[in-house]
Amino acid sequence: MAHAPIPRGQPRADGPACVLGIGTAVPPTEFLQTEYPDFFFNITNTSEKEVLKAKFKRICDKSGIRKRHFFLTEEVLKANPGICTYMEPSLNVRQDIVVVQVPKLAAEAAQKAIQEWGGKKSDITHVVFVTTSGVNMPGADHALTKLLGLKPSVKRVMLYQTGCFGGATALRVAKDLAENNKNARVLAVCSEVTAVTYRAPSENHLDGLVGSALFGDGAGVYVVGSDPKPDVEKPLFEVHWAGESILPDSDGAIDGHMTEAGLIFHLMRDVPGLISKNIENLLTEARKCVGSPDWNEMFWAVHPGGPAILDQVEAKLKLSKDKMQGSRDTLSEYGNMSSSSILFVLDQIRNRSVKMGASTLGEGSEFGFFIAFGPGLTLEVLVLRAAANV
Ligand code: WCA
Repeated sequence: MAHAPIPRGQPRADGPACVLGIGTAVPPTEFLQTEYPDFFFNITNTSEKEVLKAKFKRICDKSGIRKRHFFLTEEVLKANPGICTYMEPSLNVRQDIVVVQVPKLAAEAAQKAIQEWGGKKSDITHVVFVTTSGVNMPGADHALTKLLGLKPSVKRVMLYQTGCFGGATALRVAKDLAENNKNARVLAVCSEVTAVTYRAPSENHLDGLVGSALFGDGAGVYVVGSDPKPDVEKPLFEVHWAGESILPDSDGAIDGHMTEAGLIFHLMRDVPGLISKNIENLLTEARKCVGSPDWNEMFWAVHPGGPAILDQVEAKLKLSKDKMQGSRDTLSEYGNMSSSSILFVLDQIRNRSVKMGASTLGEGSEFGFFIAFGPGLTLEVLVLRAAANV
Protein backbone atom coordinates (compact mmCIF):
# COMPACT_ATOMS: atom_id res chain seq x y z
CA MET A 1 0.00 0.00 0.00
CA ALA A 2 1.43 3.39 -0.98
CA HIS A 3 1.40 6.04 1.77
CA ALA A 4 1.25 9.77 1.17
CA PRO A 5 4.66 11.29 1.96
CA ILE A 6 4.93 12.97 5.39
CA PRO A 7 6.78 16.32 5.40
CA ARG A 8 10.24 15.90 6.97
CA GLY A 9 10.12 16.78 10.65
CA GLN A 10 13.73 17.95 10.56
CA PRO A 11 14.52 19.74 7.29
CA ARG A 12 18.00 19.48 5.76
CA ALA A 13 20.42 22.36 5.40
CA ASP A 14 20.82 24.01 2.00
CA GLY A 15 24.61 24.35 1.71
CA PRO A 16 27.71 22.32 2.53
CA ALA A 17 29.02 21.95 6.08
CA CYS A 18 31.52 24.64 7.11
CA VAL A 19 34.17 24.81 9.80
CA LEU A 20 33.10 27.89 11.80
CA GLY A 21 35.62 27.85 14.65
CA ILE A 22 38.79 26.00 15.64
CA GLY A 23 40.27 25.47 19.11
CA THR A 24 43.26 23.45 20.29
CA ALA A 25 44.76 22.67 23.71
CA VAL A 26 47.78 20.81 25.09
CA PRO A 27 48.90 20.08 28.68
CA PRO A 28 51.21 22.85 29.97
CA THR A 29 54.33 20.71 30.55
CA GLU A 30 56.55 20.43 27.48
CA PHE A 31 59.36 17.95 26.89
CA LEU A 32 62.19 18.78 24.50
CA GLN A 33 62.93 15.87 22.19
CA THR A 34 66.71 16.32 22.62
CA GLU A 35 66.33 15.71 26.38
CA TYR A 36 63.67 13.02 26.13
CA PRO A 37 65.82 9.82 25.85
CA ASP A 38 67.53 10.59 29.20
CA PHE A 39 64.22 11.43 30.87
CA PHE A 40 62.40 8.39 29.46
CA PHE A 41 65.06 5.80 30.36
CA ASN A 42 65.56 7.32 33.84
CA ILE A 43 61.89 7.46 34.76
CA THR A 44 61.34 3.88 33.54
CA ASN A 45 64.43 2.61 35.44
CA THR A 46 65.97 1.22 32.24
CA SER A 47 69.09 3.40 31.93
CA GLU A 48 71.30 0.28 31.94
CA LYS A 49 69.83 -0.73 28.52
CA GLU A 50 72.41 1.31 26.63
CA VAL A 51 71.94 -0.31 23.20
CA LEU A 52 68.19 0.20 23.36
CA LYS A 53 68.65 3.76 24.54
CA ALA A 54 71.00 4.51 21.64
CA LYS A 55 68.40 3.17 19.21
CA PHE A 56 65.68 5.25 20.88
CA LYS A 57 67.89 8.31 20.55
CA ARG A 58 68.36 7.60 16.82
CA ILE A 59 64.58 7.42 16.37
CA CYS A 60 64.09 10.65 18.36
CA ASP A 61 66.76 12.38 16.23
CA LYS A 62 64.91 11.37 13.04
CA SER A 63 61.41 12.09 14.41
CA GLY A 64 61.06 15.65 13.10
CA ILE A 65 59.89 16.59 16.59
CA ARG A 66 61.25 19.53 18.61
CA LYS A 67 58.98 19.18 21.64
CA ARG A 68 55.89 17.35 22.91
CA HIS A 69 53.38 18.02 25.69
CA PHE A 70 52.36 15.38 28.23
CA PHE A 71 50.00 15.22 31.17
CA LEU A 72 52.36 12.51 32.49
CA THR A 73 54.95 14.74 34.13
CA GLU A 74 57.78 13.39 36.29
CA GLU A 75 55.60 13.99 39.34
CA VAL A 76 52.59 12.09 37.93
CA LEU A 77 54.78 9.21 36.72
CA LYS A 78 56.52 8.88 40.11
CA ALA A 79 53.12 8.76 41.79
CA ASN A 80 52.00 5.98 39.39
CA PRO A 81 54.98 3.61 39.02
CA GLY A 82 52.91 0.92 37.26
CA ILE A 83 52.72 3.16 34.18
CA CYS A 84 56.55 3.21 34.05
CA THR A 85 56.86 -0.57 33.72
CA TYR A 86 56.79 -2.50 30.46
CA MET A 87 53.93 -4.92 31.16
CA GLU A 88 52.72 -4.80 34.77
CA PRO A 89 48.94 -4.73 35.27
CA SER A 90 48.24 -0.99 35.39
CA LEU A 91 45.02 -0.40 33.48
CA ASN A 92 43.15 0.92 36.53
CA VAL A 93 45.51 3.83 37.19
CA ARG A 94 45.75 4.62 33.48
CA GLN A 95 41.96 4.66 33.18
CA ASP A 96 41.62 6.85 36.31
CA ILE A 97 43.82 9.45 34.60
CA VAL A 98 42.28 9.52 31.11
CA VAL A 99 38.66 9.40 32.25
CA VAL A 100 39.27 12.81 33.89
CA GLN A 101 41.93 14.36 31.65
CA VAL A 102 40.54 13.52 28.17
CA PRO A 103 37.27 15.50 28.56
CA LYS A 104 39.11 18.22 30.52
CA LEU A 105 41.58 18.87 27.68
CA ALA A 106 38.71 18.69 25.19
CA ALA A 107 36.77 21.31 27.16
CA GLU A 108 39.75 23.70 27.02
CA ALA A 109 39.95 23.35 23.23
CA ALA A 110 36.15 23.58 22.87
CA GLN A 111 36.01 26.90 24.76
CA LYS A 112 38.44 28.37 22.22
CA ALA A 113 36.53 26.94 19.22
CA ILE A 114 33.23 28.28 20.56
CA GLN A 115 34.82 31.67 21.20
CA GLU A 116 36.08 31.91 17.62
CA TRP A 117 32.70 30.75 16.23
CA GLY A 118 31.00 33.46 18.32
CA GLY A 119 27.73 31.61 18.98
CA LYS A 120 26.06 30.57 22.23
CA LYS A 121 26.72 27.23 23.91
CA SER A 122 22.96 26.68 23.93
CA ASP A 123 23.04 26.70 20.09
CA ILE A 124 25.29 23.62 20.01
CA THR A 125 22.99 20.81 18.86
CA HIS A 126 25.39 17.86 18.47
CA VAL A 127 28.71 16.56 19.85
CA VAL A 128 30.93 14.05 18.02
CA PHE A 129 33.73 12.93 20.36
CA VAL A 130 36.68 10.78 19.25
CA THR A 131 39.40 9.36 21.50
CA THR A 132 41.66 6.31 21.67
CA SER A 133 42.71 7.24 25.21
CA GLY A 134 40.68 4.90 27.42
CA VAL A 135 36.97 4.08 27.62
CA ASN A 136 34.20 4.94 30.07
CA MET A 137 30.44 4.85 30.65
CA PRO A 138 28.88 7.31 30.27
CA GLY A 139 31.53 8.44 27.82
CA ALA A 140 33.84 11.41 27.38
CA ASP A 141 31.03 13.01 25.30
CA HIS A 142 28.82 13.05 28.41
CA ALA A 143 31.62 14.45 30.60
CA LEU A 144 32.34 17.19 28.04
CA THR A 145 28.65 18.13 27.85
CA LYS A 146 28.65 18.60 31.64
CA LEU A 147 31.97 20.46 31.77
CA LEU A 148 30.90 22.94 29.08
CA GLY A 149 27.33 23.29 30.36
CA LEU A 150 25.81 22.30 27.01
CA LYS A 151 22.06 21.69 27.00
CA PRO A 152 21.07 18.17 28.17
CA SER A 153 19.27 17.55 24.87
CA VAL A 154 22.51 17.92 22.85
CA LYS A 155 22.74 14.85 20.58
CA ARG A 156 25.96 12.93 21.17
CA VAL A 157 28.07 10.47 19.17
CA MET A 158 30.97 8.81 21.05
CA LEU A 159 33.68 7.03 19.03
CA TYR A 160 36.29 5.17 21.10
CA GLN A 161 39.41 3.39 19.79
CA THR A 162 39.57 4.63 16.20
CA GLY A 163 43.30 5.37 16.41
CA CYS A 164 44.97 8.06 14.35
CA PHE A 165 42.40 8.37 11.52
CA GLY A 166 39.68 9.45 13.97
CA GLY A 167 40.16 13.19 13.41
CA ALA A 168 38.90 12.79 9.85
CA THR A 169 36.05 10.57 11.09
CA ALA A 170 34.96 13.30 13.51
CA LEU A 171 34.79 15.87 10.71
CA ARG A 172 33.04 13.42 8.33
CA VAL A 173 30.32 12.61 10.89
CA ALA A 174 29.96 16.31 11.81
CA LYS A 175 29.54 17.13 8.08
CA ASP A 176 26.75 14.59 7.69
CA LEU A 177 24.98 15.81 10.85
CA ALA A 178 25.29 19.47 9.85
CA GLU A 179 24.04 18.93 6.30
CA ASN A 180 21.13 16.70 7.32
CA ASN A 181 19.77 18.86 10.14
CA LYS A 182 18.97 22.49 9.38
CA ASN A 183 20.54 24.89 11.92
CA ALA A 184 22.66 22.10 13.47
CA ARG A 185 25.83 23.35 15.12
CA VAL A 186 28.13 20.42 15.80
CA LEU A 187 31.20 20.18 18.05
CA ALA A 188 33.68 17.81 16.37
CA VAL A 189 36.05 16.85 19.19
CA CYS A 190 39.29 14.85 19.41
CA SER A 191 41.22 14.51 22.66
CA GLU A 192 44.20 12.25 23.37
CA VAL A 193 46.21 11.77 26.57
CA THR A 194 48.95 9.13 26.23
CA ALA A 195 48.51 7.64 29.72
CA VAL A 196 47.01 4.43 28.29
CA THR A 197 49.94 3.58 25.97
CA TYR A 198 52.91 4.93 27.97
CA ARG A 199 55.31 2.13 28.96
CA ALA A 200 58.95 1.26 29.56
CA PRO A 201 61.11 0.39 26.56
CA SER A 202 61.74 -3.29 25.79
CA GLU A 203 63.91 -5.26 23.33
CA ASN A 204 60.80 -7.40 22.74
CA HIS A 205 58.78 -4.46 21.40
CA LEU A 206 60.91 -2.31 19.12
CA ASP A 207 57.87 -0.76 17.42
CA GLY A 208 56.92 0.42 20.91
CA LEU A 209 60.08 2.55 20.85
CA VAL A 210 58.74 4.33 17.75
CA GLY A 211 55.45 5.07 19.54
CA SER A 212 57.30 6.33 22.61
CA ALA A 213 59.38 8.64 20.39
CA LEU A 214 56.44 10.05 18.43
CA PHE A 215 53.32 10.28 20.56
CA GLY A 216 52.10 13.38 22.43
CA ASP A 217 48.95 14.74 24.10
CA GLY A 218 46.53 17.25 22.61
CA ALA A 219 42.88 18.11 21.92
CA GLY A 220 41.33 19.78 18.88
CA VAL A 221 37.75 20.97 18.44
CA TYR A 222 35.87 22.36 15.42
CA VAL A 223 32.45 24.00 15.39
CA VAL A 224 30.75 22.74 12.22
CA GLY A 225 27.51 23.97 10.64
CA SER A 226 25.87 24.64 7.27
CA ASP A 227 24.35 27.88 5.96
CA PRO A 228 26.42 30.28 8.10
CA LYS A 229 24.51 33.30 9.39
CA PRO A 230 25.65 36.31 7.33
CA ASP A 231 27.62 38.91 9.34
CA VAL A 232 27.52 36.70 12.44
CA GLU A 233 29.32 33.46 11.54
CA LYS A 234 32.53 33.40 9.51
CA PRO A 235 33.14 30.15 7.61
CA LEU A 236 36.82 29.15 7.52
CA PHE A 237 36.55 26.04 5.33
CA GLU A 238 33.69 24.33 3.47
CA VAL A 239 33.61 20.52 3.46
CA HIS A 240 32.80 19.11 0.01
CA TRP A 241 33.55 15.40 0.00
CA ALA A 242 34.31 12.68 2.52
CA GLY A 243 35.47 9.13 1.90
CA GLU A 244 37.23 6.26 3.60
CA SER A 245 39.00 3.11 2.46
CA ILE A 246 40.79 0.08 3.90
CA LEU A 247 44.15 -0.24 2.14
CA PRO A 248 44.95 -3.52 0.34
CA ASP A 249 47.42 -5.97 1.94
CA SER A 250 47.66 -3.89 5.11
CA ASP A 251 46.20 -6.24 7.75
CA GLY A 252 48.08 -5.88 11.03
CA ALA A 253 50.18 -2.91 9.84
CA ILE A 254 48.94 -0.85 12.79
CA ASP A 255 46.92 -2.39 15.58
CA GLY A 256 46.29 -1.91 19.27
CA HIS A 257 45.08 -4.32 21.95
CA MET A 258 43.66 -3.28 25.29
CA THR A 259 45.24 -5.39 28.04
CA GLU A 260 45.68 -5.33 31.81
CA ALA A 261 48.90 -3.38 31.09
CA GLY A 262 47.12 -0.73 29.02
CA LEU A 263 46.88 -0.34 25.25
CA ILE A 264 49.62 -2.21 23.38
CA PHE A 265 50.30 -0.85 19.89
CA HIS A 266 51.97 -2.66 17.03
CA LEU A 267 53.41 -0.84 14.09
CA MET A 268 54.98 -2.48 11.03
CA ARG A 269 58.06 -0.95 9.45
CA ASP A 270 56.27 -0.60 6.08
CA VAL A 271 53.43 1.74 7.16
CA PRO A 272 54.83 4.75 5.23
CA GLY A 273 55.25 2.56 2.10
CA LEU A 274 51.72 1.12 2.30
CA ILE A 275 50.18 4.59 2.66
CA SER A 276 52.19 6.27 -0.12
CA LYS A 277 51.64 3.31 -2.49
CA ASN A 278 47.86 3.37 -2.11
CA ILE A 279 46.93 6.99 -1.46
CA GLU A 280 46.67 8.15 -5.09
CA ASN A 281 43.52 6.16 -5.98
CA LEU A 282 41.35 7.61 -3.22
CA LEU A 283 42.68 11.15 -3.75
CA THR A 284 42.04 10.95 -7.50
CA GLU A 285 38.43 9.98 -6.79
CA ALA A 286 38.08 12.67 -4.10
CA ARG A 287 39.33 15.62 -6.15
CA LYS A 288 36.84 14.96 -8.98
CA CYS A 289 34.13 16.83 -7.03
CA VAL A 290 36.10 20.07 -7.38
CA GLY A 291 37.20 19.66 -11.02
CA SER A 292 40.36 17.56 -10.45
CA PRO A 293 42.91 20.31 -9.77
CA ASP A 294 46.59 19.42 -9.97
CA TRP A 295 48.03 18.09 -6.67
CA ASN A 296 50.23 21.18 -6.34
CA GLU A 297 47.28 23.53 -6.90
CA MET A 298 45.72 22.24 -3.66
CA PHE A 299 46.56 22.70 0.03
CA TRP A 300 47.44 19.62 2.07
CA ALA A 301 46.46 18.88 5.67
CA VAL A 302 47.99 15.43 6.27
CA HIS A 303 48.10 13.55 9.60
CA PRO A 304 51.72 13.74 10.75
CA GLY A 305 51.98 10.07 11.79
CA GLY A 306 55.75 10.23 11.38
CA PRO A 307 58.19 12.06 9.10
CA ALA A 308 58.68 9.02 6.84
CA ILE A 309 54.97 9.05 5.94
CA LEU A 310 55.03 12.75 5.01
CA ASP A 311 58.28 12.28 3.03
CA GLN A 312 56.99 9.30 1.07
CA VAL A 313 53.58 10.82 0.22
CA GLU A 314 55.34 14.03 -0.83
CA ALA A 315 57.74 12.07 -3.08
CA LYS A 316 55.06 9.79 -4.56
CA LEU A 317 52.79 12.71 -5.59
CA LYS A 318 55.68 15.05 -6.46
CA LEU A 319 54.40 17.71 -4.07
CA SER A 320 56.39 20.89 -3.70
CA LYS A 321 58.28 21.18 -0.40
CA ASP A 322 55.97 23.74 1.21
CA LYS A 323 52.79 21.65 0.80
CA MET A 324 53.40 19.60 3.96
CA GLN A 325 54.60 22.54 6.08
CA GLY A 326 51.46 22.60 8.26
CA SER A 327 51.89 18.87 8.96
CA ARG A 328 55.62 19.21 9.64
CA ASP A 329 55.11 22.21 11.96
CA THR A 330 52.46 20.28 13.90
CA LEU A 331 54.75 17.25 14.20
CA SER A 332 57.63 19.46 15.30
CA GLU A 333 55.73 21.35 18.00
CA TYR A 334 53.43 18.60 19.35
CA GLY A 335 54.45 15.15 18.03
CA ASN A 336 51.85 12.66 16.82
CA MET A 337 48.71 13.34 18.89
CA SER A 338 46.79 10.52 17.20
CA SER A 339 43.26 11.64 16.20
CA SER A 340 43.78 15.25 17.36
CA SER A 341 46.79 15.88 15.09
CA ILE A 342 44.93 16.58 11.87
CA LEU A 343 42.72 19.18 13.59
CA PHE A 344 45.91 21.02 14.62
CA VAL A 345 47.32 20.79 11.07
CA LEU A 346 44.41 22.71 9.54
CA ASP A 347 44.78 25.32 12.29
CA GLN A 348 48.49 25.67 11.43
CA ILE A 349 47.60 26.03 7.74
CA ARG A 350 45.12 28.85 8.30
CA ASN A 351 47.46 30.62 10.73
CA ARG A 352 50.32 30.32 8.23
CA SER A 353 47.99 31.67 5.50
CA VAL A 354 47.16 34.75 7.57
CA LYS A 355 50.82 35.29 8.49
CA MET A 356 52.01 35.11 4.89
CA GLY A 357 49.13 37.23 3.58
CA ALA A 358 47.90 34.47 1.24
CA SER A 359 44.70 35.06 -0.73
CA THR A 360 42.89 32.14 0.98
CA LEU A 361 43.10 30.35 4.33
CA GLY A 362 44.46 27.38 2.34
CA GLU A 363 47.84 29.04 1.74
CA GLY A 364 46.46 30.68 -1.41
CA SER A 365 44.77 27.52 -2.76
CA GLU A 366 41.00 27.28 -3.07
CA PHE A 367 40.70 23.51 -2.57
CA GLY A 368 42.63 21.14 -0.35
CA PHE A 369 42.77 17.72 1.26
CA PHE A 370 42.24 16.77 4.90
CA ILE A 371 43.82 13.32 5.21
CA ALA A 372 44.21 10.96 8.16
CA PHE A 373 45.15 7.29 8.45
CA GLY A 374 45.51 4.68 11.14
CA PRO A 375 44.66 1.12 12.16
CA GLY A 376 43.21 -1.01 9.38
CA LEU A 377 45.12 0.46 7.59
CA THR A 378 42.31 2.95 7.21
CA LEU A 379 42.64 6.05 5.04
CA GLU A 380 40.12 8.88 5.48
CA VAL A 381 40.01 11.84 3.11
CA LEU A 382 37.92 15.00 3.00
CA VAL A 383 38.01 17.72 0.36
CA LEU A 384 37.83 21.27 1.71
CA ARG A 385 37.40 24.70 0.17
CA ALA A 386 39.25 27.50 1.96
CA ALA A 387 37.61 30.87 2.61
CA ALA A 388 39.22 34.03 1.29
CA ASN A 389 41.77 35.52 3.69
CA VAL A 390 40.14 38.87 4.45
C1 WCA B 1 61.48 0.75 13.57
C2 WCA B 1 60.23 0.99 12.95
C3 WCA B 1 59.13 0.15 13.28
C4 WCA B 1 61.64 2.46 12.25
N1 WCA B 1 59.36 -0.85 14.17
N2 WCA B 1 61.64 -0.24 14.44
C5 WCA B 1 53.45 2.34 19.03
C6 WCA B 1 53.71 2.02 20.34
C7 WCA B 1 53.15 2.76 21.38
O1 WCA B 1 53.45 2.46 22.66
C8 WCA B 1 52.29 3.81 21.05
C9 WCA B 1 52.02 4.10 19.72
C10 WCA B 1 52.61 3.38 18.71
C11 WCA B 1 52.42 3.70 17.32
C12 WCA B 1 51.30 4.14 16.84
C13 WCA B 1 51.13 4.57 15.45
O2 WCA B 1 50.25 4.16 14.80
S1 WCA B 1 52.18 5.72 14.74
C14 WCA B 1 51.43 6.09 13.18
C15 WCA B 1 52.26 5.70 12.06
N3 WCA B 1 53.61 6.14 12.19
C16 WCA B 1 54.58 5.44 11.62
O3 WCA B 1 54.30 4.42 10.97
C17 WCA B 1 55.98 5.92 11.79
C18 WCA B 1 56.59 6.11 10.44
N4 WCA B 1 58.03 6.04 10.55
C19 WCA B 1 58.80 7.13 10.56
O4 WCA B 1 58.32 8.26 10.50
C20 WCA B 1 60.29 6.92 10.59
O5 WCA B 1 60.54 5.62 10.06
C21 WCA B 1 60.94 7.01 11.98
C22 WCA B 1 60.80 8.43 12.55
C23 WCA B 1 60.34 6.03 12.99
C24 WCA B 1 62.42 6.68 11.83
O6 WCA B 1 63.04 7.55 10.90
P1 WCA B 1 63.72 6.99 9.55
O7 WCA B 1 62.83 5.97 8.91
O8 WCA B 1 64.10 8.16 8.75
O9 WCA B 1 65.06 6.36 10.06
P2 WCA B 1 65.58 4.86 10.07
O10 WCA B 1 67.07 4.95 10.23
O11 WCA B 1 65.08 4.06 8.93
O12 WCA B 1 64.96 4.28 11.41
C25 WCA B 1 65.52 4.61 12.68
C26 WCA B 1 65.40 3.36 13.53
O13 WCA B 1 64.01 3.13 13.78
C27 WCA B 1 65.91 2.12 12.81
O14 WCA B 1 66.61 1.35 13.74
P3 WCA B 1 68.24 1.41 13.74
O15 WCA B 1 68.63 0.52 14.88
O16 WCA B 1 68.70 0.89 12.41
O17 WCA B 1 68.64 2.84 13.95
C28 WCA B 1 64.65 1.41 12.38
O18 WCA B 1 64.82 0.00 12.29
C29 WCA B 1 63.72 1.78 13.50
N5 WCA B 1 62.31 1.67 13.10
N6 WCA B 1 60.37 2.05 12.12
C30 WCA B 1 60.60 -1.03 14.72
N7 WCA B 1 57.93 0.32 12.76
